[in-house]
Amino acid sequence: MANNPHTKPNSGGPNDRDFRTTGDSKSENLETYRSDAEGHDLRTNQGSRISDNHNSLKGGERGPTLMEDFVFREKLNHFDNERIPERIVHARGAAAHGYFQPYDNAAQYSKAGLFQDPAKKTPVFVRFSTVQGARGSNDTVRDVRGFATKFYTDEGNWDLVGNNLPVFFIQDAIKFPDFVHSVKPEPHNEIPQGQSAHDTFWDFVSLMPESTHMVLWTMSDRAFPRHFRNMEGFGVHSFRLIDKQGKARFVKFHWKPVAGTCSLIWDEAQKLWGRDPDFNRRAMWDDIEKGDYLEYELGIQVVEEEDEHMFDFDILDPTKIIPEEQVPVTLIGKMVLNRNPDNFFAETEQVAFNPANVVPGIDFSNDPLLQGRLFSYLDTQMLRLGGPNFHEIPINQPVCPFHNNQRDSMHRQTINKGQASYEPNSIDGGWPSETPPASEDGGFESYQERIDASKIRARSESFGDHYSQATLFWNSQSEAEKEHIIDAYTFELSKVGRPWIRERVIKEILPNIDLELARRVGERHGIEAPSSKPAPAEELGKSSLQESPALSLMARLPKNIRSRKVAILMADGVDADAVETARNKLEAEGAEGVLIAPSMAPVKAANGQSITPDAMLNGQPSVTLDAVIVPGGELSVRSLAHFGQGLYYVQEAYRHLKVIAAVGEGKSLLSAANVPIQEDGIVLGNSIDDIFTTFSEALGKHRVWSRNAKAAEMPA
Ligand code: HDE
Repeated sequence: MANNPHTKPNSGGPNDRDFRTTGDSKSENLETYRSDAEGHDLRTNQGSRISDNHNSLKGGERGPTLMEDFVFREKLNHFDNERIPERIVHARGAAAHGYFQPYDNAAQYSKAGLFQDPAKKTPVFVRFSTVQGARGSNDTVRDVRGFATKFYTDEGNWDLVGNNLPVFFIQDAIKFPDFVHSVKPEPHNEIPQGQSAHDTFWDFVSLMPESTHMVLWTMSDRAFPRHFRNMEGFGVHSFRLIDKQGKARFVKFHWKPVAGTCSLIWDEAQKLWGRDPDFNRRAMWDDIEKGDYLEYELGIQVVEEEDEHMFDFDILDPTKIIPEEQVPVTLIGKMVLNRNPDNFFAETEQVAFNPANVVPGIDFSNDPLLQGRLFSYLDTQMLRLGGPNFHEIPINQPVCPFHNNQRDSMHRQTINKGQASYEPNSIDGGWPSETPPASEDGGFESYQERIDASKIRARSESFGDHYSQATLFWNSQSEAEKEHIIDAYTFELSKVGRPWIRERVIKEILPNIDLELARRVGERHGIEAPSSKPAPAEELGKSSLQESPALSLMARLPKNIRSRKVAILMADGVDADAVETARNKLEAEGAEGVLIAPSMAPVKAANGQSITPDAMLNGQPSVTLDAVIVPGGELSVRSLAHFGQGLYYVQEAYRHLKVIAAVGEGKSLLSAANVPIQEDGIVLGNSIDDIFTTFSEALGKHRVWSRNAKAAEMPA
């Protein structure tokens, strides 16, 4: 029990202030609670050794089970109560441990301890999630991804509970239950799971123009990231950082993925629901196990207090971004996720994030959505985690000592010594005692913002522009991204049964973003969109920027092929040298070649060598990988071409804009599958050496965007 903060020899005394942690301190702290059964007897929870774990106690071999069987009762009783309520939103998630390390420019913005020393690593636990679906739903649904980070700092936990999209659907927290009720599976039949493509969602958002900007983001490919390592993260709200002099500045937090941004294709994402519902969580788990860690840089956009009103939007309005062209993102540190949890329930399920968990040097703004969140998280966690002691659950404990006069309630673990559970006291030496605010190691002090106002239930007029940033986002997308957005609205509305809801979206919402967008979606629904913007001028607003290149996913494409997974297709008769060279060259660039054959039986190569496949064609279909290489070997190619799944493999890869390389006879598999061979992104040659550089460059661009229009013709 040496590392339990409650049992530290000096805890509760002045030495606590000298407490310093390391980048591994959370792991050390969790070590106290880890349990390894190796070499141990099977016992009941009361410690009694169990002699028979296969048969319940009965009155005779064929007789009734006896009440007296405490071994049986304890086991069933515990099992019956294994589940806790899932999160009302963000129920499905996956998490990893890691550390954060600041750059040397961070300390000037905030006095928070974690930003002071570039050599200092602060442990973190990050949970990625989808919002709508249940805990057992699919990873690759069209949805917002949660990006919640718990920093275990020396001064307590700081939770940056963000999303992968920088804005939100509503402006005031009082609308959150309405919004969530509308997007969740419908109440009468609990359909659909993990999707926004249904009546109640589109009914609500089309009646709430403030949601337009965020809905547009969710109709973009950002709503199904290829990998958690390939998505940005955002704190969404304006927060405050307080420096050592006590000066406050507004900030927006960003996570910039070192691996660049890229997404799946909608058809691919949908197929993954069935092919690999755990696609994102599996990839993160496998990569971390392999030592291929996830990396992000923490960025801030800083707005001086005196500049609060210099924008053509309100920085307290969570439906607005601050365009990066107006306020650049300053990178202030790096986060590396490098360790998988030991136990999903104990860590990922029981972790409790809360935007109200801040440390000195970080503070809130008056964003009305953030203000509501400051109430909601603790409240919901009381229910989900069974009372007010969930901060004692190992994953939620700070790594620094924590003492106060809170006592008792369900599942209390701490054995508080002493008689005085009140402050001030003279019985227990006055401990624990307050810490005055200071520029370093001080107590938390709220930023003293001056407030002089009437109590009022109202929305500030400065929140009134609902469309101009949606137009900005639309204008900033590449042609391929725009086509995907048009497809997305068309698809989603096709699932909406009530015609008046579809009409409302097409006639009253979309034209305010862009008339062409409305016309194109309208055309595919047989609904004529208006020829001018229907919203009143104040709602339309006016963005001083026409375009923001940073808003396109393509602005931050991966720059290399690290972490990419490439299918190498093979059957009996394959060219073994080509297989090996392809695999080695991929590995040399940090990518992985996955050997895929019609079955799991070893393949007999043309040179007689036996090659063991990693997966089968239908076990690891093209949707689970980033590109395809077809090595030569006449017999191999002929048998793949003879096989429906072999043809389908390359057709589907083509459909999903993936780079396909064929070496030697490999070309004939493409021809047999009717995959055009004279095109960008189809790389042909006589050897792997011939094609590899071109292949790698093309894969580095993630998809073959020029194929976007043509790919739809492929029947896969
Ligand atoms: Fe949350 N949100 N939220 N949210 N949220 C929850 O807390 C809530 C919002 C976010 O991996 C809940 O413990 C309100 C914005 C993430 O455990 C709940 C409002 C952003 C997670 C809750 C919002 C988020 C949650 C459900 C509007 C991005 C998952 C379970 C005022 C900045 C954290 C829980 C995890 C979870 C309330 C809006 C991010 C119900 C009331 C905006 C990443 O308390």
